[in-house]
Amino acid sequence: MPTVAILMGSTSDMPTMEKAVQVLEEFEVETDVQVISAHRNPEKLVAYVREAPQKGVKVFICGAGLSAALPGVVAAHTERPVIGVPLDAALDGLDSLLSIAQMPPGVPVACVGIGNARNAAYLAVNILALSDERLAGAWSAFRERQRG
Ligand code: RP5
Repeated sequence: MPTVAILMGSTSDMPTMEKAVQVLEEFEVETDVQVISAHRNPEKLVAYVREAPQKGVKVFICGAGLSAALPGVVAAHTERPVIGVPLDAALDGLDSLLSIAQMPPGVPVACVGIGNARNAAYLAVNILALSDERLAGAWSAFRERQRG
């Protein structure tokens, strides 16, 4: 059962978003990776998000560039946590960063740094670790290793 859905707006986002997949693999968290644009294929996106909890999805990671609607649209259609990854498709990614960060109150999206897909994965692990003993141990060990 996939626990984290990793969505992106375009195949051109894949090189960056693959870094999130790698981190989640390291933590042995199953993922479902999908390319679905909020602007180009909105019906498919909404259907996927509505069905995702039945597939076991607990957290969404969404990467998008330009006018990055994907994380916000996903958050509008789910009650599960959504982590947005702003991608640098233009303007050094600032357009995407502002699109993702400036959500209206009540529909939150957690926004990591521009292109920082790894941090999105770490945050997903951190969230899942709250209710998963194995992951809690793995997360503590990871944080400990960083202390050197
Ligand atoms: C966004 O537009 C995508 O997330 C991508 O970052 C950007 C450019 O998409 P392509 O023109 O490369 O498909 O929706």
